[in-house]
Amino acid sequence: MPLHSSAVPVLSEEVREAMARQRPVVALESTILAHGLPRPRNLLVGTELEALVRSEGAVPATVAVLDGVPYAGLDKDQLERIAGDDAVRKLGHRDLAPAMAAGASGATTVSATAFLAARAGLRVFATGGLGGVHREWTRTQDESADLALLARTRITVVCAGVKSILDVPATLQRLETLGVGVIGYGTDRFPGFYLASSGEPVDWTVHTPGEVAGVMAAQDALDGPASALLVANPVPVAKQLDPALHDRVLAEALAEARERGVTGQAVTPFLLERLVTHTGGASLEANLAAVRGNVRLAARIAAAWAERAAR
Ligand code: PSU
Ligand code: MN
Repeated sequence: MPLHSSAVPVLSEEVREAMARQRPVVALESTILAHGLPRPRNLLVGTELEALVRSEGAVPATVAVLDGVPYAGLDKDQLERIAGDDAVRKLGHRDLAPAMAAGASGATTVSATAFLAARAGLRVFATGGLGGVHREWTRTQDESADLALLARTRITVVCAGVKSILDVPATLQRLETLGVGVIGYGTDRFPGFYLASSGEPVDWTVHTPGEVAGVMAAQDALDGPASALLVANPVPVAKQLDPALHDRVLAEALAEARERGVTGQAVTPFLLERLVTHTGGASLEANLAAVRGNVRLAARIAAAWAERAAR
C-alpha cells in the first residue's frame, strides 16, 4: 500500500495547529539526544529544549522515526523512547526509507531532520553543531551527509558552527562550494561549537532575528537552488570550553579513534563521548550551552518569520 504523501512525517496535533495558524514552529533533531549526549541527562535535555522553545512562544517539533513512522512533534512517551531505548538507531536521510520499510526506530541526524522538516513545510531548525568534513578526509573520505542535503534543502539551521572534532576550514570550503549560505549571528568569526570562535571568518553578520527572516525572504524572492541558510550562533565566551583543554583532549580522542579503527556513523558519537569523559563533563556543559542558545534563537527567528508571513 503506498503511503499517502501528506502522512510523511506525521505531525503532532500541536505542530499541525500551529502551522495552520501560521504560528512559529521550531524543528529539533533527535540524534543529539539519542547518540550525542549521555543518559539519563539526554531525556532531561530533550524536555528542556522543548520547554525553551515554548517559553519563546513557539512550538517544538522534535523529529524522529518510531516503528517505521517519521514524526515531527513527539509526545512524552515517544521522546522517552528516543532517549532511552537501545534499539534506536542513528538515521541520516539515506536511512529513512530502509527504516520505514523495516518498521525500525531511529533518531534523525541533521540531514534526516532537515529533510523531514522541510517536507512538512517547516522552515526553522535548531541543533548543536553540524556534521562536516572529518580531519582525516583524504584517507577516510568521511564527510557528513549533512552538507550535501543542506545544499538542496530550503531550511534555516541555527547551529554553533560545525563540531570542532571536524576539519573546520575544509567544511567551510565545502559549504562555499555547495552554495550553502552562512551568516554569523552577532559575530564575524565562524563559531567553534564548544568554543565561541573557530578562528575562521564569516562573510556576513546579522544581529537580530528580523534580519535573519529578511535573508530568508530574499532567498525565496531569488527562487534559486533550494539551499539552506546556516545561522552560526556562538556559545557565549563565559560558557565555552577552555580552549587549551579542548585542543589537548581532542588530539587524544582523535588518536584513540584512529588506533581503535572507529569508522562510519560511529565516529562522531565516539569523539563526543571521549570529550565528555576526558574533560570531566566540561565539554557537555559547553555543548548544552550552545544548544540552548541555538534553540532560543531559532524560536525567535521562527517568530520573526511567522510575523513576516502574517504581514
Ligand atoms: N550536534 C551535537 N551533537 C550531535 C550532533 C550534532 O551537538 O550528536 C549529531 C547531528 O545529528 C549531526 C550528526 O547530524 O551528529 C553528524 O553525524 P555524522 O558526522 O555521522 O554525519
Ligand atoms: Mn560520517
